[in-house]
Amino acid sequence: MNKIFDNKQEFTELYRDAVMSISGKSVEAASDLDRFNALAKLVAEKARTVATKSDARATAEGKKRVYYFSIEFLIGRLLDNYLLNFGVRDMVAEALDDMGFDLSVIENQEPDPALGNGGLGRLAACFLDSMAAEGIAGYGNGMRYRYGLFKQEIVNGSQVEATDEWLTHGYPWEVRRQDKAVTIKFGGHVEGFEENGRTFYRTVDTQDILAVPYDIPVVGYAGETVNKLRVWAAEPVEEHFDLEAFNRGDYALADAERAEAEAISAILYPNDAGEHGRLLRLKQEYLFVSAGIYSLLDTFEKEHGANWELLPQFVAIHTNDTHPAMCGPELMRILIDEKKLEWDDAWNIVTQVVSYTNHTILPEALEKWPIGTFSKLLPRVYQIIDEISRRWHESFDTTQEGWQERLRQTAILWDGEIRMANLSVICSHSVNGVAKIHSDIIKNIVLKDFYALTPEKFNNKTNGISHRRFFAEANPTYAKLVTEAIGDGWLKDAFELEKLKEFQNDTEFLKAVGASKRANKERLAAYVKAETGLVIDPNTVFDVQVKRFHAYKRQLMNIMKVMDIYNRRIADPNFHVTPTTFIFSGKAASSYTFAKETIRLINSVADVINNDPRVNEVMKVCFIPNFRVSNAQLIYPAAEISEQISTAGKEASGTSNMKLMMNGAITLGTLDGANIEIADLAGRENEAIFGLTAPEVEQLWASNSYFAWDTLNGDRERLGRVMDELKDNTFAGLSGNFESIYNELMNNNDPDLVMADFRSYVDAWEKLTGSYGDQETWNRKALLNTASSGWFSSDRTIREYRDEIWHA
Ligand code: 26Q
Repeated sequence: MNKIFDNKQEFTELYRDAVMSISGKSVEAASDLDRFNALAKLVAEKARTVATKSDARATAEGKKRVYYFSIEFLIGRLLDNYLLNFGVRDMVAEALDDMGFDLSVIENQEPDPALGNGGLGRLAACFLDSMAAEGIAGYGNGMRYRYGLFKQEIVNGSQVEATDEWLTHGYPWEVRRQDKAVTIKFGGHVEGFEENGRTFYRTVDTQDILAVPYDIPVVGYAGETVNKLRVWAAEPVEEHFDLEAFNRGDYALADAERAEAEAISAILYPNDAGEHGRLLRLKQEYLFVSAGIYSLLDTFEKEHGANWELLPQFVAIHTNDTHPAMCGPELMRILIDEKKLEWDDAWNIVTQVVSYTNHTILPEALEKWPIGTFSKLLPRVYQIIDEISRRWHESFDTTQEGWQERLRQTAILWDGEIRMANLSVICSHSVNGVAKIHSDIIKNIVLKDFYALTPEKFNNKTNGISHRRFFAEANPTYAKLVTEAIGDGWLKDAFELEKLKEFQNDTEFLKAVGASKRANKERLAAYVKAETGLVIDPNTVFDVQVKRFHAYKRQLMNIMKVMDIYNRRIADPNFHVTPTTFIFSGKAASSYTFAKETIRLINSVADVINNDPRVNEVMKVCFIPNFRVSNAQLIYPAAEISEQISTAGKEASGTSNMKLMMNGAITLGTLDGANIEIADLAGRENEAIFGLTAPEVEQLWASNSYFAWDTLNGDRERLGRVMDELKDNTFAGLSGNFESIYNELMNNNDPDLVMADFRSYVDAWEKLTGSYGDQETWNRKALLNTASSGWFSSDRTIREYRDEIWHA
């Protein structure tokens, strides 16, 4: 353990000085924000010192460096994470307590950088944590958005997007590295020139943008390895402040160039609905890819000279989905145009260095770019892609039967568009999915023609989560119990959680597990009260669905279940309902009407139920606004039911399922994504599995035998009633009815099979909550879930990437 402070006394002295130096005040007179900034300054300095050592060690040992390219990094707050990983969390908490301050109050001052939106971004952050913990020289490469993803507010039940100004008070962990800035070229045109009898290409008349890196330390468990996350901000290359315009009073024009450049890194996922937004996103993708590659080549050259053939030995570039798909072509471009390699040699290097993870099979989420837009913005990169594509076509054996169809499926350029997934597969030596079922679907359906050609490229890497952040940090009461029972080895090796199985018949231990859950429910109830004013009762079951809003995740089916239970209880006051709080949280993409209407429905149902004294004792609906890493860490530990109810075959993996399992929630879920592996590991008897399976869903569609209207008419009494209530004013009080949801289901034949799975879902919920009275059995299941969850530590996932993909 690399402790950064020797003891309490040393820390206290350093801390008092730090507060004085940043605020000019004594620690007692300073504000909470000052106290946070001072602590952050102190810890950040230590982290940077260790980072320098750790980097020097990587060089000395000739370590292979892994670069993880991702358009999102949802890192969450870092102070607690650093303290835990440096092994000083308890000591610092005590020292502060001695001074009269509460560490958690100080920690709450930290902004939660919304540099991501969901599973893919949080996975990237968990991977950074685990790479450092495993001693891998692994670096994140992404974008520094000035405004994170929007901040979600709920007004009259509807989501309203507000700007997330996470940088307002500064960000103490980052260091701006002006000296490492890279010029990125957009537009212009390509010209050839002769040199030593060979034709080379360069792009001229370009519009240049400066990419400036900011580095954030990533501290590994035990504090030995400190890596970094490098995020890029877009700025003008030179200040062209127009003094004349300024003096005329035209201030906006005076600084127009800066505004234009900075727009590139202003926000994550600019609205895709218009051409402007799409172009901006393309610029983002190229900017962080190009800058990242220049930067890693620079590091390589310093260590190994211009021996580019050694690149595969010392560098791995991993692309998180297709947003960084230009890594392949851009590295080709630099190797050929600037390092003067021949095509074949460059291609050989690129395809050994680059690897790709797919995170979705939804056709609408597969990235494509119009050739016209792309080639105008990036003419030389486009030429390279065109050449990769030409050679791909050429490689086809046209004497083989079915080659045309295979080429059609695997083509990069098709229908005037660039298909980024196909480009990624062709440029990579490894292609993986994120859960067993997802990898199988990729091999057998989505990318089956590629699989037929190069089966050896394809593999599975089931996702994982940082068990330190999402269990040790988020759930200190339970973590303490666990450590008392089995020691603290599990922090390093999550498989040790297995030892908890020995306690499954220990009545006292099970009671303690229940008590810690209870404490976490009280903590969440206090948060909900403070944020929304709603009072929720920790004596009720906490039934939790927290994730992005999407039709296939079926938050709609969940709230329809709530409506059904409500209807039946109103109709019959003797109908037994296990007292439950239905908790939802998550954001919807700003242009995604169906998802936003689902949020409005949940809040409208909440408004009715929470104010109806006939059901108040047994049910409440709670929507927690602005889901993000920091409040997620309060929600997971308090959950008793983990709702994982996607239409089978659609959720690539899911990761909240793992976080909730680890915190002792029972999965109420379909056999989709990693739920399947959860049920296998913990035992089906410790989860509540229901609904159509992926093969059944496929069969249902293939045979054209699903008719939503028949399902509706077959269950007029309950399902029909719920569907009617979308239109009959029952829940219209807050802001109107929900015709568009009704129409989406009834006019499109219920594309996510919400109605098909409705009854088996409600039945499964009733059966599960019906067993809540037997607390000992419930707590045993909770314990067995935690005990079986070690496999889902991202440490395990990262070791698999290291051994089977990166060979680092
Ligand atoms: C695509 C085209 C155009 C614009 C945006 C996009 C786009 C943006 C974000 C496509 C996909 C994403 C994000 C996907 C994502 O978060 N996927 C989730 O990844 C998790 C980690 O592997 C999985 O656990 C989830 O199952 C998967 O949904």
